[in-house]
Amino acid sequence: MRSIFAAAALISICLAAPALAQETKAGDLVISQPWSRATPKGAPVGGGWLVIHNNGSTPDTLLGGAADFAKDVQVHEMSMDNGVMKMRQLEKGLVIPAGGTVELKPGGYHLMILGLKRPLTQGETARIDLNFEHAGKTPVDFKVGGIGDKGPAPMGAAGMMKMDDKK
Ligand SMILES: [Cu+2]
Repeated sequence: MRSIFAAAALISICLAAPALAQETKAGDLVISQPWSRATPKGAPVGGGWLVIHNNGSTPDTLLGGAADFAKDVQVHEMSMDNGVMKMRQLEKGLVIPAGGTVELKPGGYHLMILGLKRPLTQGETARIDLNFEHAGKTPVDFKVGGIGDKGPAPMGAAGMMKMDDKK
């Protein structure tokens, strides 16, 4: 009897696993929904996005990162300047406030993967060692979606557009 329950519990855990966003904990930080996009062959740069929540009572700062498939990983910000989309590196890093959540997403904050040594391929998991001022080096596995991927569903526009897509 007992083993049947145990088996059932195990199966439900296995089934639930893909639905749960993968979380990485680093000290007081919880990192979720890390994702990236496939890159065309020869493309020099890629992007990375994620959600960072700080459970702690002091701020932390995302300074950048490193990956064995790229020369550098920087934290960037995108903004509109006179109707032109521009981006710049946050040289002092991105602050994650105490008790706060910061979302890196297309059109806003992002990880800029520079000097790609190989293309990122849809379906793979790309490991980036994030570097936080306090939490330190934090390896995070980024799920690589398609070239035009808009991010993990359900996160607004991308999911809605797919649902509205009548063929
Ligand atoms: Cu950038």
